[in-house]
Amino acid sequence: MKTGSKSIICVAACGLLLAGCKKETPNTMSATAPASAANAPAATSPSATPAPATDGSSADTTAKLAGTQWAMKQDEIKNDPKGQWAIAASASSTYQDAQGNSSWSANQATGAPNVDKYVDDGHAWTTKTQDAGIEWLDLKYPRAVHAEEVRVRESFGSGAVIKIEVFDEQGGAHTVWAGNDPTTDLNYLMVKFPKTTFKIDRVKVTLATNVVPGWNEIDAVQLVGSDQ
Ligand SMILES: [Ca+2]
Repeated sequence: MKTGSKSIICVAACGLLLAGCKKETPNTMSATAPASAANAPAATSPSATPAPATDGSSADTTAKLAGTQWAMKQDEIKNDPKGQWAIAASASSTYQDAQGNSSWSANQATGAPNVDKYVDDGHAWTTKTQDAGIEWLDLKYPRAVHAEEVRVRESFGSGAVIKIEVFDEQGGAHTVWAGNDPTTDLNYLMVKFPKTTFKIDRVKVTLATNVVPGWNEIDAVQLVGSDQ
Protein backbone atom coordinates (compact mmCIF):
# COMPACT_ATOMS: atom_id res chain seq x y z
CA MET A 1 0.00 0.00 0.00
CA LYS A 2 2.38 2.65 -1.20
CA THR A 3 0.70 5.98 -1.03
CA GLY A 4 3.84 8.09 -0.83
CA SER A 5 3.85 9.12 -4.48
CA LYS A 6 0.20 10.14 -4.33
CA SER A 7 0.94 12.16 -1.24
CA ILE A 8 3.93 13.88 -2.85
CA ILE A 9 1.79 14.86 -5.81
CA CYS A 10 -0.82 16.03 -3.37
CA VAL A 11 1.69 18.13 -1.48
CA ALA A 12 3.08 19.58 -4.68
CA ALA A 13 -0.40 20.52 -5.78
CA CYS A 14 -1.39 22.05 -2.50
CA GLY A 15 1.91 23.72 -1.68
CA LEU A 16 4.19 22.72 1.15
CA LEU A 17 2.70 23.04 4.59
CA LEU A 18 -0.53 24.53 3.33
CA ALA A 19 -3.65 23.25 4.92
CA GLY A 20 -6.53 21.77 3.01
CA CYS A 21 -4.61 19.10 1.15
CA LYS A 22 -7.15 16.69 -0.35
CA LYS A 23 -6.12 13.16 0.38
CA GLU A 24 -6.57 9.89 -1.42
CA THR A 25 -9.14 7.42 -0.17
CA PRO A 26 -7.24 4.85 1.86
CA ASN A 27 -7.47 1.11 1.41
CA THR A 28 -8.56 -1.16 4.23
CA MET A 29 -7.00 -4.22 5.85
CA SER A 30 -7.23 -5.95 9.22
CA ALA A 31 -7.99 -4.07 12.40
CA THR A 32 -6.72 -4.08 15.95
CA ALA A 33 -7.55 -1.50 18.55
CA PRO A 34 -6.93 -1.59 22.29
CA ALA A 35 -9.37 -0.06 24.70
CA SER A 36 -9.22 3.69 24.84
CA ALA A 37 -7.36 5.32 27.67
CA ALA A 38 -8.75 6.71 30.84
CA ASN A 39 -8.08 10.37 31.34
CA ALA A 40 -4.94 11.10 33.23
CA PRO A 41 -4.38 13.61 35.99
CA ALA A 42 -4.02 17.21 34.92
CA ALA A 43 -0.79 18.04 33.18
CA THR A 44 1.92 19.88 34.99
CA SER A 45 5.38 21.22 34.17
CA PRO A 46 4.79 23.50 31.19
CA SER A 47 8.53 23.69 30.61
CA ALA A 48 9.78 22.63 27.23
CA THR A 49 13.00 22.57 25.26
CA PRO A 50 15.47 20.75 27.00
CA ALA A 51 15.18 22.55 30.35
CA PRO A 52 14.40 19.79 32.85
CA ALA A 53 11.10 20.03 34.69
CA THR A 54 10.89 19.78 38.45
CA ASP A 55 9.86 16.15 38.15
CA GLY A 56 13.03 15.34 36.22
CA SER A 57 11.40 15.04 32.83
CA SER A 58 12.72 16.78 29.75
CA ALA A 59 11.92 17.14 26.09
CA ASP A 60 14.47 17.40 23.33
CA THR A 61 14.35 16.86 19.60
CA THR A 62 16.63 15.58 16.88
CA ALA A 63 15.72 18.75 14.98
CA LYS A 64 18.77 20.40 16.53
CA LEU A 65 21.13 18.03 14.79
CA ALA A 66 22.42 18.41 11.26
CA GLY A 67 24.19 16.38 8.61
CA THR A 68 26.12 13.37 9.82
CA GLN A 69 25.06 13.80 13.44
CA TRP A 70 21.41 13.83 12.45
CA ALA A 71 21.78 10.69 10.34
CA MET A 72 23.67 8.85 13.09
CA LYS A 73 21.06 9.75 15.70
CA GLN A 74 18.21 8.54 13.47
CA ASP A 75 20.05 5.25 12.99
CA GLU A 76 20.89 4.93 16.68
CA ILE A 77 17.25 5.36 17.66
CA LYS A 78 15.94 2.99 15.01
CA ASN A 79 18.32 0.27 16.22
CA ASP A 80 18.26 0.99 19.95
CA PRO A 81 18.26 -2.42 21.70
CA LYS A 82 16.25 -0.90 24.58
CA GLY A 83 13.64 0.47 22.20
CA GLN A 84 10.35 -1.11 21.15
CA TRP A 85 7.95 -0.11 18.42
CA ALA A 86 4.20 -0.28 18.96
CA ILE A 87 2.20 -3.33 17.86
CA ALA A 88 -1.28 -1.82 18.05
CA ALA A 89 -2.81 1.63 18.32
CA SER A 90 -6.05 3.54 18.58
CA ALA A 91 -6.72 7.26 18.30
CA SER A 92 -9.22 9.99 19.12
CA SER A 93 -9.90 10.25 15.39
CA THR A 94 -8.37 9.30 12.07
CA TYR A 95 -8.40 10.84 8.62
CA GLN A 96 -11.56 9.70 6.79
CA ASP A 97 -12.22 7.49 9.83
CA ALA A 98 -9.46 5.16 8.64
CA GLN A 99 -9.57 1.75 10.32
CA GLY A 100 -7.22 -1.23 10.43
CA ASN A 101 -4.05 -0.57 8.50
CA SER A 102 -5.55 1.95 6.10
CA SER A 103 -3.55 5.04 5.21
CA TRP A 104 -3.44 7.58 8.06
CA SER A 105 -5.01 5.06 10.49
CA ALA A 106 -3.75 4.81 14.08
CA ASN A 107 -1.93 1.61 13.12
CA GLN A 108 0.23 3.58 10.70
CA ALA A 109 2.06 4.77 13.84
CA THR A 110 2.92 1.17 14.79
CA GLY A 111 6.16 -0.51 13.77
CA ALA A 112 9.45 1.16 12.92
CA PRO A 113 9.47 4.50 11.08
CA ASN A 114 8.59 4.24 7.40
CA VAL A 115 8.15 7.85 6.34
CA ASP A 116 11.37 9.31 4.98
CA LYS A 117 10.35 12.81 3.97
CA TYR A 118 8.62 15.68 5.72
CA VAL A 119 5.40 15.38 3.74
CA ASP A 120 1.77 14.38 4.12
CA ASP A 121 2.11 10.58 3.91
CA GLY A 122 -0.41 7.80 4.58
CA HIS A 123 2.26 5.75 6.35
CA ALA A 124 1.70 8.03 9.34
CA TRP A 125 -1.32 8.59 11.60
CA THR A 126 -3.30 11.77 11.36
CA THR A 127 -6.59 13.11 12.63
CA LYS A 128 -10.03 13.45 11.06
CA THR A 129 -9.73 17.23 10.88
CA GLN A 130 -6.67 19.44 10.83
CA ASP A 131 -6.97 21.90 13.67
CA ALA A 132 -9.79 20.79 15.95
CA GLY A 133 -7.67 20.88 19.11
CA ILE A 134 -7.06 18.05 21.55
CA GLU A 135 -6.44 14.65 19.91
CA TRP A 136 -4.63 11.55 21.12
CA LEU A 137 -2.84 8.42 19.95
CA ASP A 138 -2.78 5.38 22.25
CA LEU A 139 -0.13 2.72 21.60
CA LYS A 140 0.45 -0.81 22.87
CA TYR A 141 3.90 -2.48 23.05
CA PRO A 142 4.88 -6.13 22.99
CA ARG A 143 6.85 -6.18 26.27
CA ALA A 144 6.20 -4.39 29.58
CA VAL A 145 9.33 -2.55 30.77
CA HIS A 146 10.53 -0.06 33.34
CA ALA A 147 10.41 2.91 30.99
CA GLU A 148 12.75 5.89 30.83
CA GLU A 149 12.06 7.54 27.49
CA VAL A 150 9.44 7.88 24.77
CA ARG A 151 10.42 8.97 21.26
CA VAL A 152 7.74 10.31 18.97
CA ARG A 153 8.67 10.47 15.30
CA GLU A 154 6.79 13.38 13.82
CA SER A 155 6.58 13.43 10.04
CA PHE A 156 4.35 16.40 9.15
CA GLY A 157 3.03 19.44 10.98
CA SER A 158 5.54 18.75 13.76
CA GLY A 159 5.46 20.46 17.15
CA ALA A 160 1.90 19.84 18.34
CA VAL A 161 2.49 17.24 21.08
CA ILE A 162 1.56 18.57 24.52
CA LYS A 163 1.60 15.51 26.78
CA ILE A 164 2.99 11.99 27.12
CA GLU A 165 1.42 9.46 29.47
CA VAL A 166 2.45 5.91 30.28
CA PHE A 167 0.23 3.23 31.79
CA ASP A 168 1.04 0.70 34.46
CA GLU A 169 -0.15 -2.86 34.11
CA GLN A 170 -3.30 -2.08 36.10
CA GLY A 171 -4.18 0.56 33.53
CA GLY A 172 -3.30 3.55 35.70
CA ALA A 173 -2.20 6.62 33.74
CA HIS A 174 0.96 8.52 34.67
CA THR A 175 1.89 11.79 32.97
CA VAL A 176 5.64 11.68 32.34
CA TRP A 177 5.84 14.97 30.46
CA ALA A 178 3.70 17.92 29.51
CA GLY A 179 4.93 21.06 27.80
CA ASN A 180 5.81 22.69 24.52
CA ASP A 181 6.99 20.36 21.77
CA PRO A 182 10.25 21.69 20.25
CA THR A 183 10.08 19.39 17.22
CA THR A 184 10.26 20.75 13.67
CA ASP A 185 10.41 18.97 10.29
CA LEU A 186 10.93 15.16 10.15
CA ASN A 187 12.29 14.52 13.64
CA TYR A 188 11.87 12.79 16.95
CA LEU A 189 10.45 14.41 20.05
CA MET A 190 12.55 12.70 22.74
CA VAL A 191 10.93 12.75 26.17
CA LYS A 192 13.12 11.50 29.03
CA PHE A 193 11.92 10.88 32.57
CA PRO A 194 13.08 9.05 35.71
CA LYS A 195 12.80 5.30 35.14
CA THR A 196 9.37 4.10 36.20
CA THR A 197 9.22 1.85 39.27
CA PHE A 198 6.35 0.00 37.59
CA LYS A 199 6.33 -1.72 34.23
CA ILE A 200 4.51 -0.22 31.31
CA ASP A 201 3.49 -1.47 27.89
CA ARG A 202 1.24 1.36 26.80
CA VAL A 203 1.85 5.00 25.85
CA LYS A 204 -0.57 7.81 25.09
CA VAL A 205 0.51 10.85 23.08
CA THR A 206 -1.75 13.91 23.29
CA LEU A 207 -1.64 16.74 20.76
CA ALA A 208 -3.18 20.18 20.47
CA THR A 209 -3.58 20.18 16.71
CA ASN A 210 -4.54 23.85 16.61
CA VAL A 211 -1.04 24.81 17.77
CA VAL A 212 0.52 23.87 14.43
CA PRO A 213 -1.92 24.59 11.57
CA GLY A 214 -2.49 21.89 8.96
CA TRP A 215 -2.20 18.12 9.32
CA ASN A 216 -0.11 16.86 12.24
CA GLU A 217 1.24 13.39 11.45
CA ILE A 218 3.03 10.79 13.59
CA ASP A 219 5.03 8.10 11.82
CA ALA A 220 6.08 5.96 14.80
CA VAL A 221 6.45 5.99 18.58
CA GLN A 222 9.25 4.17 20.39
CA LEU A 223 9.14 3.07 24.04
CA VAL A 224 12.55 2.84 25.69
CA GLY A 225 13.03 0.78 28.83
CA SER A 226 14.43 -2.33 30.44
CA ASP A 227 13.38 -5.40 32.41
CA GLN A 228 15.04 -4.22 35.66
CA1 LIG B 1 4.59 4.77 10.05
